[in-house]
Amino acid sequence: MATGNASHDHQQEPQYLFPIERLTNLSGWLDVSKELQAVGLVARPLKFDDYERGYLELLKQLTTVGEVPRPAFEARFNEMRRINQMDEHYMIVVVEDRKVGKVVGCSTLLLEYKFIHECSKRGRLEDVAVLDTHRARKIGELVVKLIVELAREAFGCYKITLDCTDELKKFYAKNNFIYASNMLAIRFDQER
Ligand code: 16G
Repeated sequence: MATGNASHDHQQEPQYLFPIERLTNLSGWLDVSKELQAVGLVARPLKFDDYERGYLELLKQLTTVGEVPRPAFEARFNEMRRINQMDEHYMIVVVEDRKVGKVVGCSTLLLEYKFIHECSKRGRLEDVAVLDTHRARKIGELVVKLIVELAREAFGCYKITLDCTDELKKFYAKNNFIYASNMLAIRFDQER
């Protein structure tokens, strides 16, 4: 299982949330990046200045984002990067359309460190969004493919899970996810 030297990599590319080599070393990287390139797009880790490239507007296509001024974004980004420098947890991958200078797709791999399965890790696929102007170009499929490969190859997770709405079950089934269990929740954000 590759663990890498996160703090060293971060010194090389301080603006990335996690080392880009985590992506470029994946066996499927060339294929995915070629497909994206063919439609003028590029995948990479989230950067500090993706605030200006519309990362939060993109997330608004998924759910409520609320008011997040730049200092709040910066503080959260730095917090995630600091945590990643100790032990990698937050792998936010974005797809950028360089012609328009916008992030048009995104997804997150969240790593949960376990004792079970011989101290393995569980991956969680989170916050998948594709800008409405850029749908039907396989962006969702390709970004999910990268996240699944990160979980399997780069981090040796024993499984990757997600939760989604009924409408999206078909999309994830097409991308090799099998309906496995119920998700239950207590919504603190809906308590009055
Ligand atoms: C979906 C997302 C999840 C996100 C949630 C937000 C995927 C695979 N799942 O379940 O990551 O956190 O929506 O919805 O992208 P909420 O605001 O109702 O929690």
